[in-house]
Amino acid sequence: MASVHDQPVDLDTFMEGVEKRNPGQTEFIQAVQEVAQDVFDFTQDKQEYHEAQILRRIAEPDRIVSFRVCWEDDDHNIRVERGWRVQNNNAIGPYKGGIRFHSSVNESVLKFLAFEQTFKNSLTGLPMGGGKGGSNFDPKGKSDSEIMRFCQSFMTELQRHIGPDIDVPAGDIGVGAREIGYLFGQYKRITNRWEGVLTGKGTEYGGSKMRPEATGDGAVYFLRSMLQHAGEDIEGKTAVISGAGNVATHAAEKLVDLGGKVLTMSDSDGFIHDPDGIDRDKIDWIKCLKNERRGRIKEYVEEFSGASYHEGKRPWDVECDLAMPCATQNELNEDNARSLVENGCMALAEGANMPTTLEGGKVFHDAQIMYGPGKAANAGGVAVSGLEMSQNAERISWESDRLGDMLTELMEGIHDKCVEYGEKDGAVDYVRGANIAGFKKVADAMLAFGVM
Ligand code: NDP
Ligand code: 2IT
Repeated sequence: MASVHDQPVDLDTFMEGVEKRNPGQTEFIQAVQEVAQDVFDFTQDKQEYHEAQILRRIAEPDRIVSFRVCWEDDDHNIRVERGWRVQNNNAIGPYKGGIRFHSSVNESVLKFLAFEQTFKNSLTGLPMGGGKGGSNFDPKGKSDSEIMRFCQSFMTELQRHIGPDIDVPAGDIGVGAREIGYLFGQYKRITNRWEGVLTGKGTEYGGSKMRPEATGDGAVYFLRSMLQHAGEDIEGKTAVISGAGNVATHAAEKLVDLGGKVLTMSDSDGFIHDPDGIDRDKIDWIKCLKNERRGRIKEYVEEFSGASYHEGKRPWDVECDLAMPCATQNELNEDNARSLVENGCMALAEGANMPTTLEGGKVFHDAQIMYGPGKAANAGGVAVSGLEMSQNAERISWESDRLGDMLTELMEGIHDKCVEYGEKDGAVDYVRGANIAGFKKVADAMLAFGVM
């Protein structure tokens, strides 16, 4: 009788299976494909990973919880949304990953994010598994009290499935300090427990200093490490950034502090281009616009002369040395990648998760530009979340300087792991390095546990 090991397990057969089991889940299939091509290559001569079906198991979430979230809007209409938590893999630590509130959220998006998170968290070297959650609830235009009621209803169900040693959510698109406050308050109220069940909390109630800055700062440190490895530096370089949220604004600040010139920022309606450079004061203005006034990026051109607004467009045609996509998945396609390469862009670090399509990634690969994938470049956020968990467990809080040093060291460590597994013939394939280094630790833990 043929055993399962006699069946051909090549990449195409593997991906056919993934597609068949996850019909229509394009983002999830894309994320698995991107990892699988490198992992298959790496494990070619490592039969133990194949026999134990490790990648097949990582690409099947441990569980997915899906639930109804019912809330009342300010006009007393009853609204019904869907919530999810995808617990992908907890081989190396409790499930860990953000919560996203955005109208585009569905099961495929959260499965791709939880899958990516598993490798990202492994790369940090900290004991964290991979998870992600969220809702198709659209926070845009909602009042504070509507946001509060939605968060309370969402947590009323989610609290059954999380805990400081089980699953520790945090923020992501549409979930910032305000939402984390409402979510944490409701968890505490229902369980009567104050514990480090969420990260990204306010510093008044157990949040870590440097967590808001960590993803953007970390992505710039990763970019700096790639440039330094090639004998270059950020000083004097121009950069295009997409997004105007948490990751984008902090990446912009750090780039400016290190001597770079930021030319663009964007939101889902369009981008602004400021040839004079978006300096610290202008970034402060954008932060206030987005976080307090809840305005749109196009208002920038009314405030700062010399800048232009490009409705419905993304910033990838603007000439630059460096690029940082910091908004959302698949925001940079093959044509955009070509345009960046043709305009002389030398390095790209992804602040967002999977912002580049598979075809776009291939353009960067073939052009041999430095390409830091999200799971490595944006790991600074979850890394400081891991440090927030440690501080909560010890009931202490560390100072910003210490955390800043730890973040710098963590990002340099991730860079070095990518080089270790991705360097070939003098060039570094950061995508391959991140995939293999992230996979190996999780895979070895899973081998230790046996079949489950
Ligand atoms: P925010 O909600 O703070 O900001 C998101 C930004 O991206 C906004 O400018 C938003 O514009 C824009 N955006 C969102 N959706 C779209 C879309 N469909 N098309 C175009 N623009 C869009 O989120 P974050 O800054 O926290 O997250 C940005 C990215 O970084 C995400 O991919 C997230 O997964 C990733 N990330 C975040 C981490 C964190 O610590 N926060 C950690 C690691 C990765 P608009 O206002 O119009 O919606
Ligand atoms: O994508 C991500 O890494 C995040 N949204 C942060 C996750 C976290 O747990 O801090």
